[in-house]
Amino acid sequence: MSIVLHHLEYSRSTRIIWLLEELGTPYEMVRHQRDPQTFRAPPALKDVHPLSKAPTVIIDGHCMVESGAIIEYLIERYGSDTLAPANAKDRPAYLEWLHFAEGTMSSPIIFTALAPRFGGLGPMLGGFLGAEVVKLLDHVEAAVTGHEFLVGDRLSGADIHMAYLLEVASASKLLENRPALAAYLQRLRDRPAYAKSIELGGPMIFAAMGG
Ligand SMILES: N[C@@H](CCC(=O)N[C@@H](CS)C(=O)NCC(=O)O)C(=O)O
Repeated sequence: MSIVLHHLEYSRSTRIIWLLEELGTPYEMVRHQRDPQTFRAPPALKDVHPLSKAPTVIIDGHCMVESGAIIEYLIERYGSDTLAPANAKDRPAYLEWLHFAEGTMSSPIIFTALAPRFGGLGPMLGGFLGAEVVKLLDHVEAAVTGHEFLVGDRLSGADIHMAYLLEVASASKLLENRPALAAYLQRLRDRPAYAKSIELGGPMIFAAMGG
């Protein structure tokens, strides 16, 4: 299989570097820098896929976006039954967490993190999103309280997917007073493949941006 990962600095594509390092799969990485003013992806990424989003991967010549789908597909192709639990007890929870991260959690967390740069959310939206963020983080925190990982007490693609949002939340100081979530994030950071993904791809979060 040939894999080309288009990696954008400070972005979700670090998830895919981490996954590929966990899988021990050879891949090629094409690096993209954000526009310093707009923080958007450069035109070169639009040449690869019209959405101009990271991650974008080319797997055996087929172009694919959406990190959750990429995580599912790469694990499927590599046949890892540990990174994607297949048993009847863990499979539903695994799929639920994988889809929850980008489907439900991502927007409130990202908008909250970006808000200070754009003059704040205002009282109405701020109140709405603030309550939502508390509920979402409570939900993740409950899952990792007394558990090492989200599903089945071993690392899965769901943890790899979740880490980016928790890094954004952490940079935005949303994990203060959430010891179980902070400890879970630290367990993820402590994995050699995670450290390698930061070494190869750079920091996941642009500190001055907060997300
Ligand atoms: N739901 C998508 C989101 C992709 C996304 O928004 N990626 C950001 C980086 S974290 C991006 O490419 N931003 C650059 C831009 O929109 O110009 C996924 O999980 O892959």
